[in-house]
Amino acid sequence: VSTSPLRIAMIGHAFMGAAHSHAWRTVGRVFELDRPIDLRLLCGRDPVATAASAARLGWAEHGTDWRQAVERDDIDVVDICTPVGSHADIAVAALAAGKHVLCEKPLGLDLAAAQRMATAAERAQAAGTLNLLGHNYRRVPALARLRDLVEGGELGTVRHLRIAYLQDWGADAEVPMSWRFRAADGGSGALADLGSHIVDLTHFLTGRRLTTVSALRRTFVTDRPDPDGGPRVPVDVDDAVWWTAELDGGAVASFEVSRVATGRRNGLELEIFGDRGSAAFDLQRLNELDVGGTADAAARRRVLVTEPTDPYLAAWWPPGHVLGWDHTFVHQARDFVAAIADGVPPSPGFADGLAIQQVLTAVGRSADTGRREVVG
Ligand code: SOE
Repeated sequence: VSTSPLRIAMIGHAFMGAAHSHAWRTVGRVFELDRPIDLRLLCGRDPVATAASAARLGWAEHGTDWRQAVERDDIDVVDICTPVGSHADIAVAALAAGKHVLCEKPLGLDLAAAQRMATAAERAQAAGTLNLLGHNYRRVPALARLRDLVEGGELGTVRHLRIAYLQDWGADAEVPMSWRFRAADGGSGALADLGSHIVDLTHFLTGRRLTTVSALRRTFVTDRPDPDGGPRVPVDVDDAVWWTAELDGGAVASFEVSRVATGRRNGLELEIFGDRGSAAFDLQRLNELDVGGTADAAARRRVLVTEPTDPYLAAWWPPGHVLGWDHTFVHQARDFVAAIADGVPPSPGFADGLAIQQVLTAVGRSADTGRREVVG
């Protein structure tokens, strides 16, 4: 077992890069790790902006060549925080170079890219090199606790669930064009960005996979201002998507994603119904869970999930001293470092990401055909 520093190279330094940097800086100060974390190298396209980010976010070195970064002998982990379109090339090269890879969601631009990544990950894993996909919401203590409740049979057999991820940042038609509105860079719109999260959460919470889907999708804002001042640019991704699904084992679920849900800043909500009880979660109150059984259904209780016995909480503050969104990334970093120390593949891996991508592809197909589609 190595006790030398775990040396990270992070590619990308925008929103997710900042969240991951915070996590890498913090994780060893909160959790007991077997080896210190070295924020060794930050990579970005623009040398001036990358240098500024490296200084602000706490990285020792910076550079503009990710190919060189993933080949370096003094790097152990490659953390991919770039737009979706570049995930596959970076991840496959890093895995081939023997680096453990943490990649932001969704896995790849399309099924082919996801398949390529999953194949590379499987091969690397056989040689002891690990992969993790950044579905951070699995690491909300209340959701990890909910998973335990479901798995422990507390709610009985899950019959149905509803899950929605609603944001509003795209509602204004004057929000400029960016990679998130381009299929070539983002894959799809709200479906890839937010749908990937709620499919992952459904797989995680129920332990079941989606098997069929029936979907509707809309693009309400069909062109956006060119940030460089040119004519308005056509949008080729969705703004919002709705679908219902069957899960293996018999449960049914409904899904909603939107980036044009005016007034909903970052609303991730779900409710899960078993034959013995139900539970509800709202990201805006992420330290809480509503739970109740059939006997006293009217008295579903709001539980504060901040006890030291709750997932991840023993390392933080005394009960009731609530956590936030940023903590989920610290938990993710902790789980990846622990997985590397133990040599045990963490979840969700690229194989799970491929399964999610198969669902998203089937949702897109169903939106096109107007028919219920089988996943895979
Ligand atoms: C933007 O929609 C975004 O940053 C997503 O890309 C993240 O996955 C989500 O956690 C928050 O919103």
